[in-house]
Amino acid sequence: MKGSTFTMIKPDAVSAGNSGAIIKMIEKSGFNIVAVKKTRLSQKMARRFYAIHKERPFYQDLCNYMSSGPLIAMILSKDNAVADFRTLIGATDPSNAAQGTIRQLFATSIQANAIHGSDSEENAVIESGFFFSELERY
Ligand code: 3AN
Repeated sequence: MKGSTFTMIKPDAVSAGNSGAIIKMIEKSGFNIVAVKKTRLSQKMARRFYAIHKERPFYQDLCNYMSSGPLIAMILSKDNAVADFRTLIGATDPSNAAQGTIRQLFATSIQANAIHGSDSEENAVIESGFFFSELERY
């Protein structure tokens, strides 16, 4: 069954000029881009997006970093999209990311880790709704 997931190419990867290479990997891996938007999060929006992490020690740094420059948000579709995309991006910490994954190739630290991928179908829907209206999705 076709599933969908949500991703952001994060500010470090966009500012390094890696967004084209990352999108190419995503498409070559069989994902279809359903919606795409280049935008910049305000501090307030970053805090809302990452509210789930608000008790974590890295929360403020994470919000500063995610609002530091433009990012590219996308909705992607593919069979088994959520799990397959997590495999494609690799572990949160790039030093633990498998060879050939997006984070192994492009991330510079556990915080500036190049790309986001939803961790469940439910969160993919919530996160997609944060950036895209119903009209943009279909
Ligand atoms: P993932 O993005 O792999 O699902 P999460 O949801 O645990 O990882 O973390 C969300 C984001 O928070 C990460 N992508 C990363 O930018 C940042 N982050 C996670 N763990 C740390 C950490 N220990 N130190 C700094 N930033 C972190």
